[in-house]
Amino acid sequence: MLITKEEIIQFIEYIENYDTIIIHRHVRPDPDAVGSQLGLKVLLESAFPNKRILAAGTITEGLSWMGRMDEVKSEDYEEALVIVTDTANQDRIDGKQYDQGQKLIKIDHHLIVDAYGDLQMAYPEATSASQLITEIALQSEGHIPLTVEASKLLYAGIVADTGRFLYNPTPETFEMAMHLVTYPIDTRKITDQFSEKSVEEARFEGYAYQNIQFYDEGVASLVITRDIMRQYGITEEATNIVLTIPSNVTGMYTWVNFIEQEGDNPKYRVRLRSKGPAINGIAEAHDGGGHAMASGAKADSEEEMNEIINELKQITQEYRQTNK
Ligand SMILES: [Mn+2]
Repeated sequence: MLITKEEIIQFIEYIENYDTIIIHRHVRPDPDAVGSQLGLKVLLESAFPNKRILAAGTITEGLSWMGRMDEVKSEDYEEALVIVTDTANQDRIDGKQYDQGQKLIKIDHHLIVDAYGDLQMAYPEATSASQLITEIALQSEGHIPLTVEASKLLYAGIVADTGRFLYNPTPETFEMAMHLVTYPIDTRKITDQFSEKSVEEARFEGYAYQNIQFYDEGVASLVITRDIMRQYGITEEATNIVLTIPSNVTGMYTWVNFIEQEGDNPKYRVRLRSKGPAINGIAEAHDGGGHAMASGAKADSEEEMNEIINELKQITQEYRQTNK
C-alpha cells in the first residue's frame, strides 16, 4: 500500500462532511482518467446513497462505454467537496470551476509539478490513478467498500495506463488488480476494448508495416499522406495506432511519423517517440516539444522532414555508442 493511514482517515472525514461531491479529471481523458473518476463516483454512491456525487467534464466518443458525465451547474459547487483525479497540474483539469468548491482533494500518480489541493494524495510510484482509488477503498476499513461496477472501471484504468501490465507494473499494481478480479468482472471484455480495431484500421496497419523506413542507425520513419488516409478510410486521429510499431522491431531506438496536414502551415504534423535518447530537444528545434520519450513537432517541407530524420540518426548513434 502506498497511501498513508493519515491521508485515508482525512479523506473519509472530508467525504463524510459534504453532501455534494464533484469529481473532475484531466482534459482529453484516457481510460485511467475516466476509470478513476467514475470508479470513485460509483464507490461513493454505493457507500453514501444520500450524497450527490457528480462527474464533471467532457467525455470522448471512444470512452462512452465507461459511462457518462453529469451536468454540473455553478451552484452545485457552493457547498461541495471537489476531488480531482489523474491530473498533475491545474491547467489540465477539465471543468474550470473545480476551484469553486469548499475543499479540494488531489489524487494523482504523475510527477509532482503542481502541488494543489487541501489534501494531496500524490504518488508518482503508482502506475495509475485507478490503482490509488482501489487502495483508498481497500484501506477504508469498510467505509467505502469495493463494488462490481467500480471494479470494472478501476480495472480498465489500471489495464490502460500499464499498457495491459506491460509498462513497469509494480507489486502494488498487481495487488490492486488481484483484489479487483475477485469481483465477477469480464476482464477479457475490458481488455478487448483496448485492443480491438476496425477493418480499416487493420488494413492501414498493414500499409504501415510495409512502408515504414527502417534505418541502420536505429531510426524508423513513416510518412502518412492525406491520400493514404482517404484510401484507407482513416481519420488523422486514428493514424496514432501505427506510431508504436517500431518499438517492437529489433535495433530501433527512435522513430517518427509525419502526418500530412490539410493546409501548408504546417505541412506535416510530426510525432516523435524514443526508447533510448531524449528526443524533446529535436522537437523543440522544430516548433514543438514534449517529453524525453514522446514529443510532437511540425515540419514545413520535405527538407525539414529529412533534417529531423538526420537529427534522430545522429542522437541515436551517439546513444548507442555510449550505451553498448
Ligand atoms: Mn493516469
